[in-house]
Amino acid sequence: MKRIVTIQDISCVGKCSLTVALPIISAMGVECAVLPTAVLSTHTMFPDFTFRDLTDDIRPIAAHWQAEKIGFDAIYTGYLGSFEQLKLISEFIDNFKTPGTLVFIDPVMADNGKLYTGFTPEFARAMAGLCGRADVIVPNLTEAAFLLDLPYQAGGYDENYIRERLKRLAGLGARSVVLTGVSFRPDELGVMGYHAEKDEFFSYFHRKIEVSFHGTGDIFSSTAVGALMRGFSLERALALAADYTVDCIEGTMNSPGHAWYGVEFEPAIPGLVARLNR
Ligand code: PXL
Repeated sequence: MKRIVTIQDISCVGKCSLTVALPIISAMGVECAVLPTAVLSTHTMFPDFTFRDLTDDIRPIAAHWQAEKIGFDAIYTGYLGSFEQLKLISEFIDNFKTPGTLVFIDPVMADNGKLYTGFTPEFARAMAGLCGRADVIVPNLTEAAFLLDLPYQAGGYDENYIRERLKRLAGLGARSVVLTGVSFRPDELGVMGYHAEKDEFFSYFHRKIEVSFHGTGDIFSSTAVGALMRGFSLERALALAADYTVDCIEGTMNSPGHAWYGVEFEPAIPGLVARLNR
């Protein structure tokens, strides 16, 4: 069985980060080890939340794993809270990446043109440095703008604009770059990607749902990493992840008073597993 280590916070309520990654990756038949970076009472979209920083635990945990010769098939990072953590994760990659290890970085920090609470443009520039160490990065359009220190454009762009952004992102150093939340038509939303070594673009679009839920990026990334570990190509992994995310959003919308504190991804898990084995 493949083993992923995912490095992100645990938000106790408000499904995102580890409370999403663990169940989804496990359901996909892949072991999910965790390196929690912080414990929050809820995610940061709630008006108030507790935040216990676990930065000081990262090095001792990694040292223990090294002593035990524990290895990982993938290193998947999500929400990271400080410059110090970025430095420690880079060190973690130095220590744990082997030629067979996939480094998948979701530079979680912004959406809809705005940085999440607590993040700054300087942090985004430092995150760009970490992205340079990845095999795959999956920023949304807002995160891409902050990573590149370029203006954010919500819509009205064409394929050339996205291709240019992808090439610039690849310039940070990642081998494959995926932009999420791309839309060229009012009824379509999807991802567009770029394999830097092959100089090849690819894309996958699905119907657009006019609603945005918190935590969907984590559902998408967790599913994509899980599928990569199950042997899917990047293109197929992203398509599976996009379809599952849409299923989750639709399921949530159909649920009475749809849960504002998290997408109901659980009922859609059997469908995900069925698609995985199809
Ligand atoms: O879903 C991304 C995410 C993860 N973790 C925390 C967050 C967010 C988004 O706001 O606040 C703590």
